[in-house]
Amino acid sequence: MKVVALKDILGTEKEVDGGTWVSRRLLTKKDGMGYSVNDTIIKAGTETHIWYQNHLEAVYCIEGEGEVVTLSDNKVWPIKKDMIYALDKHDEHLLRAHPDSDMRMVCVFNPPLTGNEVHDENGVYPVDED
Ligand code: 9YT
Repeated sequence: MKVVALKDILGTEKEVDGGTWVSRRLLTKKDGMGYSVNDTIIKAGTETHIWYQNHLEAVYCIEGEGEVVTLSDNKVWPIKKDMIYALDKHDEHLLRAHPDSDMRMVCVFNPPLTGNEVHDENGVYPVDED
């Protein structure tokens, strides 16, 4: 049994600033769950290009609103509090937060993040070689 408090992660190496987002890494690979869990803030008014070629991600919005644009079809998916989206096809996408509100997201990754990842120039997190 483990218990992790967000307040104990803030200001540590487990709080990762990606520029347009800040990811608080609650559970990572070493926690041995087979997935990782982040509490992530997407900064108001930002657009982030993301393409998780090596991971599947589910994202549950618990605060704020914005939209996802899937780049294969240019479809716009409005996202707001209490909605989850699943990148079940490793979908390349843009994530946009509304200009007036940060979005707060619970992000689950399979395979789990090791905890230090930031996006590369293509919006990708690297494959974990272990
Ligand atoms: C929702 C999303 O993908 N944001 C980018 C950051 C990432 N989810 C993370 O590492 O928490």
